[in-house]
Amino acid sequence: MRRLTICWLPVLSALAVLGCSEATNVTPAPEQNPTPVIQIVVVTATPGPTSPPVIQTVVVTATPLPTRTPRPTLEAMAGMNQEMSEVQEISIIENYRATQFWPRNFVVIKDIPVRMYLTRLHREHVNRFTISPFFSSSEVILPGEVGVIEFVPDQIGEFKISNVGHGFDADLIVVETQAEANAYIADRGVQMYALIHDVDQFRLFPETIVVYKDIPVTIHNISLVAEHQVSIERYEMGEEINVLPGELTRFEFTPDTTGAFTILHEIHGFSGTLIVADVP
Ligand SMILES: [Cu+2]
Repeated sequence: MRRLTICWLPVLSALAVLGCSEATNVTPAPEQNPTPVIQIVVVTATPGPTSPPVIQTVVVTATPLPTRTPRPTLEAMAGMNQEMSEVQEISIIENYRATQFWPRNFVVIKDIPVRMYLTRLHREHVNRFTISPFFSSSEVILPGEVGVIEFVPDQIGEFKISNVGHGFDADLIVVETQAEANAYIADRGVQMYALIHDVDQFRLFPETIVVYKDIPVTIHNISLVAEHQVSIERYEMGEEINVLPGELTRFEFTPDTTGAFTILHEIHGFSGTLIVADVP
């Protein structure tokens, strides 16, 4: 139950000087797995934190979710409901000045639609994202917003999630079966996720995270606007303000009991669910 609050400001000022050509290859690290739940999502526009405003003209491209029928290869785990096999939901946070995404990589099952919630710490001159060959040129996504990227990963392999025009990225690993995904996660030894806290829409993105028992979990948290006091039943105390806009807070714990646990906003009253399952 360690909590690390990371203030990026010193890093920002240092790295801001480096400019946009700065590209650092990030060593793949622990990983994480699909968290499939169906939800309707609205993209909110809320003012983002600091950063030098740079003008950019962008064409907003509508990207409809492909209408392929998902193949139900995702095996039901304890505590999962049926609809969870229909969409794989994941959140990702971009830290441009640290040339890093959180999580740095994740694994999804082939042919099951993915819905990715993306937010970021900084505004700069490139505000669009691509996942070649599945997805490109999403709408502009600014700090303080949640962008929704939807696609069907119909090829097996390792792909890059990148900010258009920059050299850093996160890895999207597409595998054929849940068993392969489990092997990947076990191999990494850590399950890594991101949670985006949005008081305006009164919800978490995603609202449910499924993790495996006995494998360490790291959850990267960020708020879009408000300050939050977030707890996770059994694993993470919420005794102080711990999730802030413009900063990342990490929750680290090793789930030791299967079940459904409440991720509670002590101040604002909304909640999400952490499901701990046995490795199938
Ligand atoms: Cu809250």
